[in-house]
Amino acid sequence: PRTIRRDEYRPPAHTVRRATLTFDLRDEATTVAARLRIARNESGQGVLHLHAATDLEILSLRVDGVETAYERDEETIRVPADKDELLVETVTRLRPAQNTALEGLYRSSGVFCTQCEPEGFRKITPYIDRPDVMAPFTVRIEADRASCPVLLSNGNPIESGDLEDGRHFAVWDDPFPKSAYLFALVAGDLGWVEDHFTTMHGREVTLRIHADRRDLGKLDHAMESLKKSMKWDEDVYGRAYEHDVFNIVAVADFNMGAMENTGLNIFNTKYVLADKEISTDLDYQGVEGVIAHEYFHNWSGNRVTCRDWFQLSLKEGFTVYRDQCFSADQSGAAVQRISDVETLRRAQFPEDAGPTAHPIRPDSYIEINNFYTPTVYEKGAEVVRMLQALLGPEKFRKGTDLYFTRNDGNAVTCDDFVDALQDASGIDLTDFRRWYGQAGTPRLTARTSWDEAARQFEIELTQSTAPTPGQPNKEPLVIPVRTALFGTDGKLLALDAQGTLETVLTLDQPSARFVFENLPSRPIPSLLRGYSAPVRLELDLDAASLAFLAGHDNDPFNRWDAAQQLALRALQAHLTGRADDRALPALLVALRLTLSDPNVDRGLAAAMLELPDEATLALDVDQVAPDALAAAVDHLHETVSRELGDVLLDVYKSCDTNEPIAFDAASIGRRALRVASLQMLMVLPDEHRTALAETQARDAPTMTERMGALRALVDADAPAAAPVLDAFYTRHHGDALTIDKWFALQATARRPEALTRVRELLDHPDFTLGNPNRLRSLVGAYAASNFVGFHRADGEGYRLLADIVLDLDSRNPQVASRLLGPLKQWRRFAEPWREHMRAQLTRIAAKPDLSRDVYETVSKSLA
Ligand code: HT7
Ligand code: ZN
Repeated sequence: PRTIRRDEYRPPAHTVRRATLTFDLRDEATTVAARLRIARNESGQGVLHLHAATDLEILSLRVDGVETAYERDEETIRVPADKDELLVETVTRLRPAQNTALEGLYRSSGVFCTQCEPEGFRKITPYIDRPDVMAPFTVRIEADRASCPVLLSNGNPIESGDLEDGRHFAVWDDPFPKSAYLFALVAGDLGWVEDHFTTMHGREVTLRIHADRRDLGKLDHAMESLKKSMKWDEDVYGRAYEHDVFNIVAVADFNMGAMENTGLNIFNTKYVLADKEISTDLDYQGVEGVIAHEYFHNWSGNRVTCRDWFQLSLKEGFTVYRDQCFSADQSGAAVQRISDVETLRRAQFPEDAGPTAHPIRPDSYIEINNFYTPTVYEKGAEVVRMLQALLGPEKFRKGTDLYFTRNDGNAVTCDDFVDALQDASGIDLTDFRRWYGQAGTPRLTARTSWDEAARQFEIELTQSTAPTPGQPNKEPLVIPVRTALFGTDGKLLALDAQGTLETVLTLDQPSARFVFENLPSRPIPSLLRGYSAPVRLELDLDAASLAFLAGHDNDPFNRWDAAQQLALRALQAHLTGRADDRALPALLVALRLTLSDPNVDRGLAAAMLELPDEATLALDVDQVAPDALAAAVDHLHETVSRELGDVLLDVYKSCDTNEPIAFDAASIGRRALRVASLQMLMVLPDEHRTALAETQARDAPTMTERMGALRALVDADAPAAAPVLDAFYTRHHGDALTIDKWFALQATARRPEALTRVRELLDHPDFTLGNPNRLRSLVGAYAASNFVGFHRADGEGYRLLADIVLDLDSRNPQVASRLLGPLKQWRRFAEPWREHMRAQLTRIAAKPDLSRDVYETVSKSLA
């Protein structure tokens, strides 16, 4: 397969002035008639190149009314085109019911739906399928009225009516030019809820959320989230919605979370449906966050879109940053920031240190679907966050205003984004731009020294980034390090005569020294507050200073992170046999203090109890031996469970309030702490602790508490686990999203024998390879979230994953390639795990006709 390179970008030779499509939707085959008004650009020659997927069945192609012969290879057709303007008419035949890749037009539980980003439109009709070709669309949909009463596309409905044979039609018009990846169509038997939003400009927008009729009672939270998002984008970015309707449709079979098609967002049911009976707090937050993310794309993605797919982070990094800030405003900035950084560390750090490491603006790809990555999304969001920190809130807002107005209706680049921020703020961002082109997580080392006589405290910051594939030499980056200093009395020290308590040290060289004068005594530094840059910080603080920060830092992120650092030191001490290390006792002191102080945000206390797991520890280890890592984690958990048993029990009881169920930050925090303390108690289960867990798993009022307790029973292999799981299944049988939870709970049981259960569950009547959610809940969860169960010394976990990937590759390459993630890390493991992983990758690589998606992942992993 061919590698596509960023520096090969050329403007399109032709563009589409208007696209008029007619869909004749039928059960066996659908025909699509397209009329494309095409215009030649300056660079255009005598041939028009249209994208058309390899297996697209083209029934006819006419140019200016004349049937025309064309050449076809791989994904393009070449049509003779001598004129500056031409009308290209095509008819294609599709078989949506057989489309298992869930890209292009497919059927999900009988509903016709589309997924076009990034290159799915070419699976529907020949087109210039690149984001910098933007056209207004008119779409006519014809279908059977009984099975498809609802017919939707982008923009506004302009006509509808009956046809013969029980069929009907609707015509939708989207007058704003858009890239083909934002095209959408839905037709099916769906119910909906409706609401309205009046924009700050006085426009009344009709909001509809569609779903299977049985799920109509689960749409209220999504609707509230949508209205909040619309308001937030007006308040925080001054951005209003400009169409008259906004439709959302929930479908059960979906490759990712959701898709921001203009005016017609299509969602995975997982990110729309929520209900007190079946949804956890995390589910509620997931719905709110993804609804916001897709809505925010209306400006950061749709009205201002990407010139080419190398610029993906332009819309994704920025939109993730926007949704993170929105979520922080809804349910607490501290816990939100911790959870966002945890995601970055768990998902993006390994990618940045592995064989598929790439910059947030990649330089090349084989299959663009493989680049919807934590690097482009989450690290991309961190880069925008740093820009916000460097500019400050006012200049940043001026910059985004300029970006939106300057580029509205255009397809632009990451450089255009930075240009707008630079032009509006007057701050030179030349060096900062390196973040866009350089892969790898920088290591930031902080060395501190105290000059008692001069009363000077010095912090020396040094950065380095290890080589990544294709980038042997790294340049220094601009790293903003938010900093405060604590005095011996535990209070923040003034950093200057004006009494400044916090400052940003900007490191833009390989190394720099920062001196603080006139301090009363040696301070304890709190560095990288709020996690102000996506780096790995190595700090020369002793255990007592870290314990101080874990117990007292007024920056909640740094308080949490100090506890994480202590736990990681304790784990390392266990791995290397240093029994006298000070980290573990210091951690116990800090945790006891935090848990027993009711004034500490309960959500923060819960997060502090969630200690680093094997996957996090693995990042700090050269030759990963999973059994040794698991033993270290067991020891840490057992020590905490034993030494803090009394306070854990008190905290657990204090979180069991009989208040009505509420979803404010305090209630969510209390439930999180109730679950975290129970799980920590259940590390050393006794009769009493197990009884608490069993009662909670059966009778607690919320799914958060029931699931949390069930997780504890399953991990402890308690005799009650099986009957409670059975009861869970019986109670929720038929509810797909809840049965996904049932599969995931078992797939992630923290022990090597989980493999046997996963094998059994693959044969369960409710299991299917055809539904990505189900697949992720069993196979994805097993491979990505069960370190102990998956990394077996006999390599059988890896074999199971490879078997599934080989089976899935021809059906759904996108999902197959993503499932492979955990095997990419094989070089970081010790023998025999390393060889077992490599063997399975090699086995997959040997399959003839491998998809581009899986080919790219395995070949880069083995290179
Ligand atoms: N922009 C979307 C990215 C996407 C996608 C969504 C659903 C199915 C397949 C997909 N491929 C790429 C999602 C987002 O970031 O908002
Ligand atoms: Zn997105």
